[in-house]
Amino acid sequence: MEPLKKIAAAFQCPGKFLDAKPYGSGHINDTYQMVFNEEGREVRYILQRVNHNLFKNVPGLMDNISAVTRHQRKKFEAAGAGDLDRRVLTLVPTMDEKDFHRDEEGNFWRTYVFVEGAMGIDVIENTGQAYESAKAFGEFQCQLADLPGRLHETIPNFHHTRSRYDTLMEAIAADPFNRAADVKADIEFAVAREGLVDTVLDLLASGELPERVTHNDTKLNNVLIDTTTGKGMCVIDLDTVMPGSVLYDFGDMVRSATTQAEEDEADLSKIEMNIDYFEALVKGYMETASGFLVPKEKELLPISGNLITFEIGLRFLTDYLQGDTYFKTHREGQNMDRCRKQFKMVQSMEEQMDAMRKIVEGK
Ligand code: ADP
Ligand code: GN1
Ligand code: MG
Repeated sequence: MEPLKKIAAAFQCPGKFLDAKPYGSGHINDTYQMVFNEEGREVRYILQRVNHNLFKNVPGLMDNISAVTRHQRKKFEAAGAGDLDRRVLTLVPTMDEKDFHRDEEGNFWRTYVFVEGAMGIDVIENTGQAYESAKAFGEFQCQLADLPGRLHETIPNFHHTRSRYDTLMEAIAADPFNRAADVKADIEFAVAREGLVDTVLDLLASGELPERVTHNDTKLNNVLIDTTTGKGMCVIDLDTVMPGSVLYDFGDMVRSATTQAEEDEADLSKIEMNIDYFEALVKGYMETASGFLVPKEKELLPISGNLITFEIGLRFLTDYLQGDTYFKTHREGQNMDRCRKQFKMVQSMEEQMDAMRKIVEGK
C-alpha cells in the first residue's frame, strides 16, 4: 500500500501533514485518523480506504454519499441548525475536485472532516444513548424522504433476508473448512426460524410496506453522540444508504442498542434484550419518524428487531463457514461468537414480544 502521507496529499486538506493512524472499530473499511498542522493548529480528518471487494461500484457509492450529504445539509440549513460540519458528514475534495482518490494499486480513498467532540458508542451505557441514536436515525430518514432520483444499490440484496438464508444453506452444503459439524446447534436454530425471513420481503413486494431511502447499517456506533451534551450529533457510515425499509433500520437499532454485551460476547448468560432500552429507542424514533410512518411500518417495529438480528446472525455464521472473509476478525471463532450472541438476542426478543408490542402500541 502507498504510504498514507502520499494518499493524504491527494486531498485538499490545508496545512502540513503530521500523522495518520488506524481509527475506530468498523468491520468493513480501513479507517485512519489524519492530523494536519494548519497555521499552528492541529486539525483532524478521517481518511478511509473503501472496501472495494464488497462494494463493487465505488464511484456509484460515492455519488450516493455526495447526494445524501448535500441533501441533509440543505435540510439542516433550512431548519436553521448551526454547526453543520458536525451535523452531517463533509467530504474533502481531491486536488482535482473529485470525491475520492484512486491510488496506483486501484484502491479507493476518501476523506471526511473529523466530527470533533463526539463519539461512537460500541456498547450502550444508558437509555439516553438509545433515545438519542434512534431520534438521529429517524431524523436522517425524514430528511431523505424527498431525495430526488433513486440511489445506487451499493450491495445488491443487502437486506434480502431470504437470500441471506439461502447463502447460508449453500455454505453449509459446501462446508469448505469442515466447520459445519461443530456448529450443528446454531444451524438448527437458524433452520427453525426460516419462517421469519420473508416477513418484510413479502409486504414490500405486495406494496403494503413502502420502499424508502434508508441507512441500512444503523448500529449504535454509526451515530456520533456529542460528548458534552449527550445528544445525537451526526449519522455516519453512509456506504449502504440506498432503497430499503425503515424496518431494516429500526431492527438494527434494536439489535445493537438493547444489550450491554459486546457484539462478540461469548458468555451467553450475559445476553438479554433490555426492554428499557427498547422503550427509549421507540420514544426517540417516534419523535422524528411518526410523521411519515404508515400504520404497517409502525405495527412491525417490534418484529423488526428479531428479523434483522436473525439476519445478521445468519451472515456471521455464513462468514464463519466460508473462512472469515467478509467481516474483519481479530481472533479465531469471533464470527461464531458474534453469531451466537445475535441468536441469543433473537431468543430474548421472542420471549419479550408482547412487552415490545405494548410499548409500540402505546406511542
Ligand atoms: P466502517 O464501515 O468500517 O464501520 P465507519 O465509516 O463507520 O467505517 O468508520 C469507522 C469509525 O470511524 C466510526 O465508528 C467512527 O468512530 C469513526 N468515524 C468515521 N467518520 C468519522 C468522522 N467524520 N468524524 C469522526 N469520527 C468518524
Ligand atoms: C458491518 O460497517 P459496520 O462495521 O458499521 C456491516 C453491517 C453489519 C455490522 C455488524 C457493509 O457494519 O451490515 O450489521 O457490520 N456492514 C456491511 O456489526 O456489511
Ligand atoms: Mg461503522
